[in-house]
Amino acid sequence: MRARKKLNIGLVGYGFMGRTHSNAFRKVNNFFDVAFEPVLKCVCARDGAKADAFAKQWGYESSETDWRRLIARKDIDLIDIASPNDTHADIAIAAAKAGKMILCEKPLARNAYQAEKMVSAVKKAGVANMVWYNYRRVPAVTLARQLIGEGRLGRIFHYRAKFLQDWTISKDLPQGGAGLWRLDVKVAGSGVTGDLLAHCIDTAMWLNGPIDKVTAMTETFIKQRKHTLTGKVQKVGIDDASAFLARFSNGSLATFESTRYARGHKALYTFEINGEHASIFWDLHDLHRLQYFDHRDEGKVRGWRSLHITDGDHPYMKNWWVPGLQIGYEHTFIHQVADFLEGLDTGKMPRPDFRDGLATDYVTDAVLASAKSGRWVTVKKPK
Ligand code: SOE
Repeated sequence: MRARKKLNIGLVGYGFMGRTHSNAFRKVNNFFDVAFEPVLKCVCARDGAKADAFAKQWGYESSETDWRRLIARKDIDLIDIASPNDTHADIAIAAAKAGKMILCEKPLARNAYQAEKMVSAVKKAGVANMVWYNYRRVPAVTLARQLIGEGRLGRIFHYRAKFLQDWTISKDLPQGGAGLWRLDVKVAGSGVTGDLLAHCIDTAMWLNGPIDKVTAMTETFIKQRKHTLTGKVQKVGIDDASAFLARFSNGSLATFESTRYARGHKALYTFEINGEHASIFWDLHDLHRLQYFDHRDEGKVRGWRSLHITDGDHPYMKNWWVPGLQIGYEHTFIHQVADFLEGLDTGKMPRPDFRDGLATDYVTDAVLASAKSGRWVTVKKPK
């Protein structure tokens, strides 16, 4: 086991993502031999009682109610942003100025304008940074990237992805507030485009390179909702469903679809990539499997192979149980922390960093702009 230096974590936000990140910080050293030990120093949330309760449950040494105070603390090395989207930019920019390392939940910001400022801030400060696009670190997805990188698929023709949910179908569901900020456009920036398609886009660009152009349509099925905090009925500003066609720089064509109105689907994220020689398909509901078809196989036995990604030679898997036993969703966050800590030691920082987060925000901005104008939109690329 390597000697470990302590890395003091200051977490902002105590929701679903605060829990996935805290779990990762706590477990990483049990499974990965990395040169740093995350120390749960402080959790910060506006509601002091809730922050205290979270600190107790997860083992944080202290709590704060103002993120500015958290950033000012000398005993914090890394700011982890797990609060709603409208807080990301201000916290990240202040943290960078204070010389803190930053991990930020996805999407990087409410829009690319804010994300650009965040990229400039971390660049100027020279601080380590990463965005929590966790699905890259599902071992099966990482393996897909390796297989594509080895050239096994040949020239790529098609990419298709979807992310379907069904939790907002009721018109009685309010918008805004702690649990439902994803429905409030002022806080979230957009609906499924920034929340769900952003995952599909991040994975897609990681596997298949940059996206050049998009043409999109979006819909808001329920036009008015009560605000959770004020009780006032307000216009709904988010997209409930979003679909777009895309052209990648490598010449391949793509379709992307996301909705929160697909009754029966809770978190169905799938992607498929078709090349000249081979195809790959992955499904979050069966996340430890990768479907692989290789046309070069002998005809008699040619067919889709269902690879069970649980063996020691599969990405990350030698750190877990014994071959054949699978892992799940929470492990993707542990893998991200492990890679980040390894990067701090080697100096080779892992991705996706803030620049990658900005690249995705450029695509989601283009999708929303295209849905508004009804035209193809050229996607900006980070400098
Ligand atoms: C939305 O319901 C959500 O929690 C997203 O915000 C996450 O990023 C996604 O991984 C699961 O669904």
